[in-house]
Amino acid sequence: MSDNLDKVVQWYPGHMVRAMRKIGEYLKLIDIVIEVIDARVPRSGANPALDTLAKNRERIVILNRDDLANPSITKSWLAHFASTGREALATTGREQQSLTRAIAVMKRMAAGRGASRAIVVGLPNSGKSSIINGLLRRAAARTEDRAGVTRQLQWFRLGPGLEVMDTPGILVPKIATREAQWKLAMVGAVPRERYDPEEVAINFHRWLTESTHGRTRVPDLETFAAARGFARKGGEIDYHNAAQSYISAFNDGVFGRISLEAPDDPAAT
Ligand SMILES: Nc1nc2c(ncn2[C@@H]2O[C@H](COP(=O)(O)OP(=O)(O)OP(=O)(O)O)[C@@H](O)[C@H]2O)c(=O)[nH]1
Ligand SMILES: [Mg+2]
Repeated sequence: MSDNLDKVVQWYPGHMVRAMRKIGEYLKLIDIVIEVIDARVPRSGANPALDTLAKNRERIVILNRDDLANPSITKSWLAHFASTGREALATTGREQQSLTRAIAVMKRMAAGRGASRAIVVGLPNSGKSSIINGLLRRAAARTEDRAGVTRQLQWFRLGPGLEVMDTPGILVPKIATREAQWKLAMVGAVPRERYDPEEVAINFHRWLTESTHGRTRVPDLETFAAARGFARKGGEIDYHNAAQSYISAFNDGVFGRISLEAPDDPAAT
């Protein structure tokens, strides 16, 4: 297993290195830093480097994909982030209405400054470009259901005196824990070719069984594969494809609204 997970850790391609450097340069011009985090992994999905990089800037935390997260856990995350002095909002990037508050908060922050510039940052595939489109009310930025779609930094004009920049997703160079590694793969922050889907699906179900004291009704990979007919000709099960489909099912909400991290979790191992 470590082989596969090590591959995840080492995934820090050139475009991310360049984007991180450029974001650092641009931050001098930026008044508002909007961090988009998948609401199911607010701990592993946050970029701790921002605390230093975005010091003295207005900070907004957007917990996106709230449609897939456990509502009461999202509520406690919002309280947690608010207690650290950041504006925190839960959104569903594809639903414009859920961004109304984000616009109001940005306008309030911009008021009195004359002109304001905001930057949207976060992990690959967290929904940054979808959120920009929602804020603009048009499909200006390219979005796709895989990590690594946005490659360039790009400005968009949100209104008089308010500009917002889309950026490529950036993963931290070294993902801190093994638990964070499978969780980030599970929510789609890591490209498919970078991890072993079987390991990820198995780790997820093991974690779910433990954290629900065995009471979950979410099928394990074996049950799922059998039910979905992933048998090859000789009767042997195609676990690789079954696991990819399992992860997709999780991200389509087939297993319900499941948050992988809560603010009061015992320290991650
Ligand atoms: N279920 C759900 N899907 C979402 C949400 N927001 C965005 N998506 C989908 O997630 C996928 C990724 O969205 P993008 O906006 O391209 O993500 P990104 O952060 O810009 O990705 P990169 O540019 O690759 O870093 C797309 O298929 C979106 O339709 C949401 O709140 N809920
Ligand atoms: Mg993007």
